[in-house]
Amino acid sequence: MILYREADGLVLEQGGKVFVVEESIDTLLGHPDLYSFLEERVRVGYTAVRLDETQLKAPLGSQEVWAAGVTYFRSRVARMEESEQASSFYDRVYTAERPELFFKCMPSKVVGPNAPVAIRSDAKWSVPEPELVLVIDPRGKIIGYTIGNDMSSRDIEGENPLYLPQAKIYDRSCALGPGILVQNEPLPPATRITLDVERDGASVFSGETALSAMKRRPEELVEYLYRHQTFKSGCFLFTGTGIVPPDSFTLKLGDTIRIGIEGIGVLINPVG
Ligand code: DO4
Ligand code: MG
Repeated sequence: MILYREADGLVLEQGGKVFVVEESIDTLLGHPDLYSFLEERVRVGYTAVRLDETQLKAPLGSQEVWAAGVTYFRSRVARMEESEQASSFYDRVYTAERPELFFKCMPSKVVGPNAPVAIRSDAKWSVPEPELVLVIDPRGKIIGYTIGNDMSSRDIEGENPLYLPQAKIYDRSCALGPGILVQNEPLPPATRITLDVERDGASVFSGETALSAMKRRPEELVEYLYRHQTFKSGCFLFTGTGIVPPDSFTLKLGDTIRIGIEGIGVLINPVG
């Protein structure tokens, strides 16, 4: 089942039907068994409606957004190439027991489907990072999955690792959606992640990876994130990128970014 957020509230798609959900994302994430709760509500209470895919909002409430980095070999290589003097940091964190986890943003910096993501005005080398995003409840249980774009300024990040927050956090630097796949089971390792960037009607980059290429387990990332931290309404955790365009590539205004993850959908955002 997939939860979507529209301008006036949540809807749930299940078995080809769409239902109005009366609760908020914050309330739902507090539920001890969200999947069973939603199944029961569909059976006895919710009203069927039509999904308006043009009006979707980012499917989050008041949750903080966090991110893991260097969880795929491709990301390790890209990071080592972009940062001459700090390349060993990335090599070490790829194999270290403790993963790289960083704060990405508060909900105010997140855009939803079809809304423009931004390139920093003082960056010269910007890329989308297509990532599986874990939706986690306050107890640290993964209750679902969505798609994320961890927009990044590679020149700023590469100049000095201490600039990471500036490379990663700025207005409209994060996209989430189109909806949350609510399920208790993990996604199959063969699940494909794809990235396509279109410019002036033609493809300028296409790439793909699979979840099996991720070096860390989702539960391992969550366990580290929830060490000595409380998330009253749960949180969203990006799991890292396994697709990095070649070094000659930078995003431009007017590009369209499409990120697909099997079983969840496609997140589309223009750059604007
Ligand atoms: O340390 C840099 C961030 C890496 C990242 O965001 C990723 O691997 O997805
Ligand atoms: Mg990333």
